[in-house]
Amino acid sequence: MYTPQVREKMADKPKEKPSLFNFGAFATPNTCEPPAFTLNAKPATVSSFLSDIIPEKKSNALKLPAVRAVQPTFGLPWRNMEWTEEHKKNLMKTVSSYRPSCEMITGAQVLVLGPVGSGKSSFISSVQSVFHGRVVNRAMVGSISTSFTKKLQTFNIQVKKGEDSGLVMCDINGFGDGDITGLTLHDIVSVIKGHIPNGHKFSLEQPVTSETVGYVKTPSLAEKIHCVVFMVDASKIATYPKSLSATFRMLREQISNLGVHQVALLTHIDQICAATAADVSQVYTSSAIRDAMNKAGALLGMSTSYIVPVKNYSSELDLDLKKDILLLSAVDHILQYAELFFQDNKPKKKQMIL
Ligand SMILES: Nc1nc2c(ncn2[C@@H]2O[C@H](COP(=O)(O)OP(=O)(O)O)[C@@H](O)[C@H]2O)c(=O)[nH]1
Ligand SMILES: [Mg+2]
Repeated sequence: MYTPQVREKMADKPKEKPSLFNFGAFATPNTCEPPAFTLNAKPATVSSFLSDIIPEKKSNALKLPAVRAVQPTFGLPWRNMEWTEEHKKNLMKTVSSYRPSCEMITGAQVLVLGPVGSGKSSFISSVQSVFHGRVVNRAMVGSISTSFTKKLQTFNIQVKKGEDSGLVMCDINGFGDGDITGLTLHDIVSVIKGHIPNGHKFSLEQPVTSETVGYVKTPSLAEKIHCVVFMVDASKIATYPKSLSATFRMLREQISNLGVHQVALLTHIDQICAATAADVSQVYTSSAIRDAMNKAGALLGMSTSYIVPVKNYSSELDLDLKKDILLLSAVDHILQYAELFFQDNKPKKKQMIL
């Protein structure tokens, strides 16, 4: 049934200290619950999603109270986390030894989705930085292209030089203006189903069809997306347009229908809490961040137990233990939900015919 690694991991589970992060992992996720909203009659396009959602338009903005830059902190942390070198080592070990429990699959494919500027590329780059042992800035971060090109790119996270982890992150790069550059819901669903080849350039004029060059007609389990990660910028939560919430919920319904679990990351936390900007280990005592987590949950239609905050390496030159721990915890969180997909979709063993 399980690979030796997974069996070993499962056997190890109870030995883990209970004080570590509890994301409610392996609890029954609510991702397949029927959504508490009715689908719009026009499901064809996800206008402006993944395009440049400009948060300044106040009239259109979500009516959420503004997040204050500096807020008093709670005395007690609202989530537990060990900020030690030892915990970082353990997390690195867990992440680098992870392999999907479906034997023929070498890596969990995780699609990162969110508005432009939310920190998708930075997150991928930051995770790679942790394993490289130094900050690596990928050219894709903050890249602005004047063309309206959106390209599917996959990144194998390497745990050592030349050694891939069991995690592949997929990013759809691109930068454009307003509604024209949004991907269609059909395109996103095609990516998740595994029909779209790496490097595919999306075009609104030419939506993906079975005639698209490189189109994968019958994707294998390995070619599908196994988990979706939504990115939300904490500093923009109060000003994201109202339509974003409907877009997220529509996407979540479609993705849940495909049996793919979803989690979310809250980025730019340093911009909403000065104490956390100065010391990331303050993250779980910050009321501003807790407040933003609740708002992100409302925006996504998702329980906050699926959401974790991260501080991406943006302008830093050096790694920081606490930022590394937060990033690795996020990866661990993602992998647990990706693994649920494998548990749900394990090929049934053929019955022996005697
Ligand atoms: N302060 C801060 N800046 C961030 C964070 N994450 C990303 N950024 C910056 O936000 C900008 C957009 O990030 P990028 O990764 O390109 O976003 P993407 O469009 O979603 O891929 C870049 O200038 C990043 O350096 C974060 O956690 N904190
Ligand atoms: Mg990007």
